[in-house]
Amino acid sequence: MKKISMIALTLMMGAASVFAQGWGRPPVEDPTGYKDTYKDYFTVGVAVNINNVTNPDQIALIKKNFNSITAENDMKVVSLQPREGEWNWENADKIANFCRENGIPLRGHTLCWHSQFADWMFVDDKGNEVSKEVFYERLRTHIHTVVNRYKDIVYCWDVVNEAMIDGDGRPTRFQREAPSPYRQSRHFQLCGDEFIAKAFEFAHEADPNALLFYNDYNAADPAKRDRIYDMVKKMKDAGVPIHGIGMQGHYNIYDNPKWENFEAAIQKYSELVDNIHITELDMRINHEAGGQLQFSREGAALTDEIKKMQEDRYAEMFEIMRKYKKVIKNVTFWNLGDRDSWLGARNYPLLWDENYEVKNVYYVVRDFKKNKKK
Ligand code: 9MR
Repeated sequence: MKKISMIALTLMMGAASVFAQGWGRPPVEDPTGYKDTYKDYFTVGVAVNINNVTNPDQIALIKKNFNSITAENDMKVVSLQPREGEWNWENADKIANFCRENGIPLRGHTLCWHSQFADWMFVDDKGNEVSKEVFYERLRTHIHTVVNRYKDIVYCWDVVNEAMIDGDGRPTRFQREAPSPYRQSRHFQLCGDEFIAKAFEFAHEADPNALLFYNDYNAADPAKRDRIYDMVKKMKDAGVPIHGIGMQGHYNIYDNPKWENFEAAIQKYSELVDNIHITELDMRINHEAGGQLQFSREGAALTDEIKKMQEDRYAEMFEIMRKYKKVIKNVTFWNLGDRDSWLGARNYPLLWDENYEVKNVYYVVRDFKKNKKK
């Protein structure tokens, strides 16, 4: 009798412990995401494509970690209005509806950019260049239509993107005069820098509550930083409604940017605006950097040493950003996993790998409080 009850007891204890471990169920995952560990600092966002907001596993990653979303390509001018009056809302609406359903605010990207733009805005039906007044009317219609459609969910817009030139801005052997600080885009050639002011004014008319950003890459580079600063200052002095500066942040694990330049840029921009967003963060493992579309997809071998360098660079960068939390209000990763990256998966620039498996660098960024105590 005694022997039987011992056996029964052992079986019951075994069953109880299996039950406690959640037998038959997947292990309980830690629900803490970036949005939680950074809640006292800034919102953390991600740029998405349509797959990211349709695939249940990726949706779970997004909901757990992010409290801001940017459409990577689907709200660009050419995506929304490739020909005059021909509106293509499908993908942008899906992303906006995903945000609405999940209560995640949307960063609008972008209303006026030299790339992925709508060249029809510059010409009439015979192919002749239109006056700047006609261009402004078309741009205004575009901006008003888009901003109005999404104003319930979009909290800020990258109104003008990448209007300043790269480089050190000095004269060369071939060009004695220092080059114009402005990119020689079609917009600039037709309108001068007035197009920048107009784009901001149109966006502000359409939604006076949205925060309006000028957004650029290499914005920590001292020469380009000064150009951006001068342009934004000129606009603000003239009463143009610019509320924020977006530093894109297509960086590398080596030396771009130098952290002292990154910090100096944050300090300088914060003389002008109360809002800095790091709008397009990725950290590639080769020596290139910036938002230019010419880049190599080769990457390098992902050794342990390289992984550690990337972890250190991300950790250093987030430490600086936390220090400037008064002005840095959002940090957005440019894509979810390496598979999605515009740089190709071989640059390994993000925090999930090409199969959406979490990398160690994810924890380095997320668990900064714990890591500090070690
Ligand atoms: O990530 C975007 C990529 O899928 C597009 O092909 C590319 C085309 O212009 O634009 C990429 O995103 C850019 C962003 O909109 C503005 N800053 C630079 C980004 C990388 O080129």
